[in-house]
Amino acid sequence: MEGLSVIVPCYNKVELTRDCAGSLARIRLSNIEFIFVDNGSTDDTTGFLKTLTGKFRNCQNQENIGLIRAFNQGASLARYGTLVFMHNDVIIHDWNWPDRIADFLKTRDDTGIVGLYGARKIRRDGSFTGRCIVHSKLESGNLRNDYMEVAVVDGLFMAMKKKIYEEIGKFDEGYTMHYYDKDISLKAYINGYRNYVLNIPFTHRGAGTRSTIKPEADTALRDKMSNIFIEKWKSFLPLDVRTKGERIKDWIKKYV
Ligand SMILES: [Mn+2]
Repeated sequence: MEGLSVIVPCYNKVELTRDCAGSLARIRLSNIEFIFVDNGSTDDTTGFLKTLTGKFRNCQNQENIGLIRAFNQGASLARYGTLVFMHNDVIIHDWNWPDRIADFLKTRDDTGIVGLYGARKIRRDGSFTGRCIVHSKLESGNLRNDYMEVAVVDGLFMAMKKKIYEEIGKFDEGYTMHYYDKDISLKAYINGYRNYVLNIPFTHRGAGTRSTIKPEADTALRDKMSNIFIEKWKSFLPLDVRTKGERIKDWIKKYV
């Protein structure tokens, strides 16, 4: 099996990072590494990361450079050919997930990005519509198959070949947060690849990777990021990978 480099940025919220590292430590694979990028945490995160050994690697930033730059930084340190970008507030309940990801990437060579959550349609304004796919132990998912094609993969978990990550131009650091996942999904798509969600149960504990920005400031930032995204993708969107049957079903659900 080709090896995996798992990149997990963190900024404070040490209890989430501890649980995340604990769940990754149960993976019994030899060719895997976990790169934690500490974005200048001020709590016990830095101390905790120093206690990790073996397959864990630690990258220490003096200040918070944000999630997106931390992802690219982690990727530049990766030793293996498959990159997994993951939030520190995600727990995957199937410890065999690295094999499933690696097998999927091997068997479907049209794959751009593989995730755990995504949407079949993205509108011109960047919002999702149609069937949103989610699968976790807490929320009952609507994904019935082993995998499904999506237009965009959510940034809570994104796996891709390093070769493709480099070919499509990495994460766009023009965004400071939000939209980076939709952006890279679309970049994979326009380069001829397809994006997928696998049916692997997980829990996303929410907002742990984000910094401590107040809600009103976050809304302003989201609007700014949204404008960058729309400007960049307006001539290409919407992107809809639903079947004709699904589109009709969704339409009926909405209007009848
Ligand atoms: Mn998160």
